[in-house]
Amino acid sequence: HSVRHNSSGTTPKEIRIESRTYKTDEWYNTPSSILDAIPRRLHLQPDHPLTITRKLIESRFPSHKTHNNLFPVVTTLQNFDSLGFPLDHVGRNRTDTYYVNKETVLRTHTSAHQADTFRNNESEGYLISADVYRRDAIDRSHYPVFHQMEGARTWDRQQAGRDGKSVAQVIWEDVAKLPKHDIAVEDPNPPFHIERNPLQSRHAPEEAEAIAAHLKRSLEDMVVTIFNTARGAANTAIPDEPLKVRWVEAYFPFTSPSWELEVFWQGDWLEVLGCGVVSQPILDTATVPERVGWAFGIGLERIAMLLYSIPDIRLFWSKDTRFLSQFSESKPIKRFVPFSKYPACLKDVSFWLRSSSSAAGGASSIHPPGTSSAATPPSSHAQSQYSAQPVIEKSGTHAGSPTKLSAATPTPTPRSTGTATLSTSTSPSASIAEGASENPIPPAAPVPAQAIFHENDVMEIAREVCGDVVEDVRLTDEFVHPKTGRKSMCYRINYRSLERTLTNEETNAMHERLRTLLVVRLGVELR
Ligand code: FA5
Ligand code: MG
Repeated sequence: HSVRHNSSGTTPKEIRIESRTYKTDEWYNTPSSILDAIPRRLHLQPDHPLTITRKLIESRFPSHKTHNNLFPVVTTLQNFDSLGFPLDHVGRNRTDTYYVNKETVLRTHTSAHQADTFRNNESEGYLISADVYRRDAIDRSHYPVFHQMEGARTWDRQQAGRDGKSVAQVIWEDVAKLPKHDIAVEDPNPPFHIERNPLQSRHAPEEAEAIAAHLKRSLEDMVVTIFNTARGAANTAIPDEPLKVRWVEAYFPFTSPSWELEVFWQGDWLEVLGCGVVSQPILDTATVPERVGWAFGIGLERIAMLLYSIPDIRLFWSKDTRFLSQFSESKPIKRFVPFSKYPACLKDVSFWLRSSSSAAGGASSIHPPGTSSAATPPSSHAQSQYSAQPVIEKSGTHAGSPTKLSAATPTPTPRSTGTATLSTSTSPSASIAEGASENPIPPAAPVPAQAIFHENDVMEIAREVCGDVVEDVRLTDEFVHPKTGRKSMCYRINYRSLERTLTNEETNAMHERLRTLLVVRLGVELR
């Protein structure tokens, strides 16, 4: 039978999200805890650190039109198709994205609004700040709801022509007007690369170069100004070491060439944004085919955590005045002073996965009823869920690679050749950027994940049982039984409230409930 996802234990026929009603279907997988987050709109709350961060960034793009209240429920057309996501992109899986029904999702990124905003063509530039939703890992820098700001700037080729100039000329004139900064920026990347980061067929090299120069200079200015603002404040959150930033090549289905900007922070390079030259077909769809330009998407929590030294992403959701009272829009930025750290309580849960043969008619939470998991021979995706790579790496298919704020993170490598599918990926997580275009088995239609176990399902059960009392969930052991071929996993749950000490009784009760739900929902066998 189908698996129930919401905490009441049943799938409602329709759901109401604020004033709108949606029919659900077998794709529905959005728990009530996620729906409850929708009205919070943290990026609009007065004196909230995300609001302050948003306004700081906005102040660096004064001519851009801001959109801060776009509704979070979007179509798969907006979130994926309009942006050129291939039908088999991992980001479309129900293991990664919250669906209301087959055609309706909670946006996984602010890029979902690109085509519509370009279509309105209200100004040469825009900024969209919004809550975004992703099924993902649980740790101190990941939360299933976070906030992004999308920015874009375009120029009109025809208008340039009417002014007797090439559009590249016009853009370079605008580059010259940008503020100068004096920090060292590492950028060893060629303006474009024929395989890894290609020039679009409709762009002259000098056009792409001008757009890239304007994009990179604008974003460098934004980052430098923000960090200098914080540094200049008393009791600064920023250590005295000089700011170091660098550009690395990236891949997104909706920009080319593409890059990510990384900031050196406490010994590691931390990814703060993705960006690139807007794919011309998106501007065609938006009925502005004569325009060319750039777009970026930045994580507001990432920037706020750096600015204030906020140690845990759950804190943004806190209603505790010991957190909220530390931030003010009218005062200089100050390092966040953590209130006392309450004790952690670590508990392990070990289980055997269902063997794939026993999956027929089974309790997979991934396949909508009626889609056959057992009947379909395992694809390379399915196999990759079980072999080669630790399954811990299967979380974060939306997020970019450097997702930890403190742990050492590998340097992202150019990813457009051969590293894009889950089965061959060498990066710790396949970004939303990483197209599955190299998938050796192109399906005819969007398909749910081919796997019968995905650790995002473990994460979601932990969230459902514990709410914000789970600090992280990590895979500590996995092995395959040499005789039976069955796979065993061990996850370690860190139970810790940010606001109080948990009692033994309540931690034990949560852990018991978690164990039960793992069996009921995922069909695993506890060890
Ligand atoms: C995107 O979401 C693209 N839409 C960005 C983009 C826009 C590219 C426009 C090109 C043009 P990505 O999944 O890497 O890309 O997320 C963008 C940023 O959001 C990351 O750099 C990071 O700062 C932030 N981010 C991503 N995942 C998380 C997460 N789980 N928690 C906190 N911040 C995150
Ligand atoms: Mg990324």
